[in-house]
Amino acid sequence: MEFKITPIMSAEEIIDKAFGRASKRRKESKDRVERKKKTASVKLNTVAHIIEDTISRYEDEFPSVETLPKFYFDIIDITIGVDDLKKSLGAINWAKRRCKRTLMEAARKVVSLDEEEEIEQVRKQAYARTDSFLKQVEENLEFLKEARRKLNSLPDIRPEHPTVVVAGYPNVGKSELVSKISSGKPKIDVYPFTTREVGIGHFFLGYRKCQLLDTPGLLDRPKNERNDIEKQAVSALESLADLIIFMFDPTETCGYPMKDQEELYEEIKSEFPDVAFIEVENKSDLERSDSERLKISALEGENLEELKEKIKEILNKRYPMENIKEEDLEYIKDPKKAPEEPFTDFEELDY
Ligand SMILES: Nc1nc2c(ncn2[C@@H]2O[C@H](COP(=O)(O)OP(=O)(O)O)[C@@H](O)[C@H]2O)c(=O)[nH]1
Ligand SMILES: [Mg+2]
Repeated sequence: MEFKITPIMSAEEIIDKAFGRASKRRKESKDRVERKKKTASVKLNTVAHIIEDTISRYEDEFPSVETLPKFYFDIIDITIGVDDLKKSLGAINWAKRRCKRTLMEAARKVVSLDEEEEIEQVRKQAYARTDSFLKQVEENLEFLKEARRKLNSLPDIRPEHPTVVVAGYPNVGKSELVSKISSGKPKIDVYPFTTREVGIGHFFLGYRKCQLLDTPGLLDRPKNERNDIEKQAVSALESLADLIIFMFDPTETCGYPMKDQEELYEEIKSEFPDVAFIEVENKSDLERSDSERLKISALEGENLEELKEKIKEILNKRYPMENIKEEDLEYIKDPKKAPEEPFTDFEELDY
């Protein structure tokens, strides 16, 4: 996820910048009063423009949540709160319009005055009101400052990429699998909704870049153990995941009996009705059950090619080549990473 928002200034900083720039502006005229008028007017206009430009930039740079893919909407709601974000953006827009109107009116007024004192008074009054409007949205600017920090540090998860999520109880071998079947070292990142580190790996399916997520704290325990934020995060995953690899550990060396693991599987399956599932049993190097499930050893690499085949088959069905958009094709940006032929092989490439 990439949001590029420029640093947000505090109310004080915006005021200092606008008034500071305006203080350097002067207009010349032989006539003393004329000079006062023109100078006051250009100062007021300068303040108005700086405030308008600054605040408009913030308004443009924050994503408009209504048009975002559901995954981003959910993540923004979890991390910063959609309603609070809208409220703060609304507030700075209000301040911008009030400042502009006040300053423009004053700029028009000063040129119609003939008393030096009066000109100064009108200018100062407009400055004072501007200062007060901006101070009234001080907290909103602070909120946006924090929101920017959070948005800019979100992990780079893209809803437009085909997405595989690995689920299963702790210690069954999920992280091991992610590191084996995706780009060498999965990028370890911190999600806003879990304090635990998350692995994001990538692989290429033909020309298309796919992401593989390990989501500790979310799909590794029963629903009733999740807190509210985790529940919301699971709902965000719903719009993201195309395929869930559910990993069992029949050796039970993970510390969870198979009965519990089966229950977790059923629960997660019912939570993700539109998502494809692959069931795998890991640690086949230690012990294998007599179930029909695919047996793998993430540690020793056993049957990982078969698993990749299954992933490829499911994703290819969900993402037919005909529907591919140019912007999905990462190799266009970096031709070195392009596999020889599209969709002929399950490529693992370092990213
Ligand atoms: N014997 C064996 N151990 C494994 C296998 N896969 C993972 N492990 C071990 O199981 C433990 C938990 O693995 P990890 O990937 O951290 O599990 P996660 O909590 O599900 O992410 C680690 O000590 C791994 O080395 C496997 O296929 N065979
Ligand atoms: Mg793990």
